[in-house]
Amino acid sequence: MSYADSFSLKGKVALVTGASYGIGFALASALAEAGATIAFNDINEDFLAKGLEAYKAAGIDAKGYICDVTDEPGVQNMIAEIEKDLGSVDILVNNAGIIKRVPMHEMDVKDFRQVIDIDLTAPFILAKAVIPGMIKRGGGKIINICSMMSELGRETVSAYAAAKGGLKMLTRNIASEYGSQNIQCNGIGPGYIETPQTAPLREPGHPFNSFILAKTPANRWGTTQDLKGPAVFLASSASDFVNGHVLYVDGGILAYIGKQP
Ligand code: NAP
Ligand code: GCO
Repeated sequence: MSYADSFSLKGKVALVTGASYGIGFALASALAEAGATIAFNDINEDFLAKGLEAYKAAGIDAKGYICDVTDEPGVQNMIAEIEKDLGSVDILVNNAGIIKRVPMHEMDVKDFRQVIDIDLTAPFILAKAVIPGMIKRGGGKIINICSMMSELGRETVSAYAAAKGGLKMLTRNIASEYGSQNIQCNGIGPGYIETPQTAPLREPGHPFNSFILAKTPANRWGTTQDLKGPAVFLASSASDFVNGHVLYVDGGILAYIGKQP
C-alpha cells in the first residue's frame, strides 16, 4: 500500500459521538473527506437536526442517531441500527463530553458523577459495544478525545480532569487488551480549542484568554481544523503500529513553562 493510500478511509464506517457541532463535527468531516461513511449521535433532537443540515451543506451524507452515550442499552441499539443502515463500525471516535467548572469543595457529587459518566464511563460503553464486531472483522480503530486535563490539573475542573485522566488510562488499557486483535486505541488530546465548550473562557476581558495565550508557544487558541489531520492519521492504516498513544494537539502547551510576564 502506498504511503498516501494508507491515509484513505474508503470503505470504512466511522461513528463519532456528540458530533452535531464543535470538535466532533470537525473530526467527522475530516474522516468523511478521507472517504469514511459517517454516523454520529446527539442527545438532543434539535441539535441532531441542525447537525444533519450542516453535514448536508458540507456535502457529507452523514447518518444521525439520537442516543445518550451513558445509556448502555440505548448505545447497543444505536450500534445495531448503524450496522443495519451502514455496516459494522470500523472507527469509533469517543468525542461526546461535558465539563462543569466548580471549585471542588463546592461541587455537588451528582455533578461530579455526571461528568465521570459522560466523559469516562460512556467511552467504556461505546468501546465495549463496538469491539466484538471489530474482532470479528479482523480489527478496528478507537480514538478517545482526551484533554490537557489528562495530564494537568487546574482550579474548578476536578471532575473533568479525573475523567480525562481516566480516559487516558482506558485508552492504554484497550490498546493493551485488544492490540493482539488488530484493534488500535489511541487518544487525541486537544489543547484549548475555540468551541462552544470553551466560549465562557474566551469572553472579552476574561483573564483566562491572556493566560492561555501565555501558556501556548503557538500564541493562539486552537481551532477544530487543527484536529482534522491527527484524526485521519489515527483512524487510518497509517497508524496501524501506533497503539495506546495520546497525541496532544496543543500548540506546544505541555512542553512549555509559559511566557515570562
Ligand atoms: P461541545 O461543543 O460542548 O460539544 C459536546 C458534544 O457532546 C455536544 O454535541 C453534546 O451534545 C454532546 N454530548 C454531551 N453529553 C452527551 C450525552 N450524554 N450523550 C450524547 N452526546 C452528548 O464540546 P467540544 O468543545 O466540541 O468538545 C468535544 C470533546 O473534546 C469533549 O470530549 C471535550 O471534553 C473535548 N475537548 C475539548 C477541548 C476544547 O478546548 N474545546 C479541548 C480538549 C478536549 P448536546 O449539544 O446535545 O449537549
Ligand atoms: C478548561 C477547559 C479545558 C478544555 C480542554 C483543554 O476549563 O480548562 O475547558 O478543559 O476544555 O479540555 O484540553
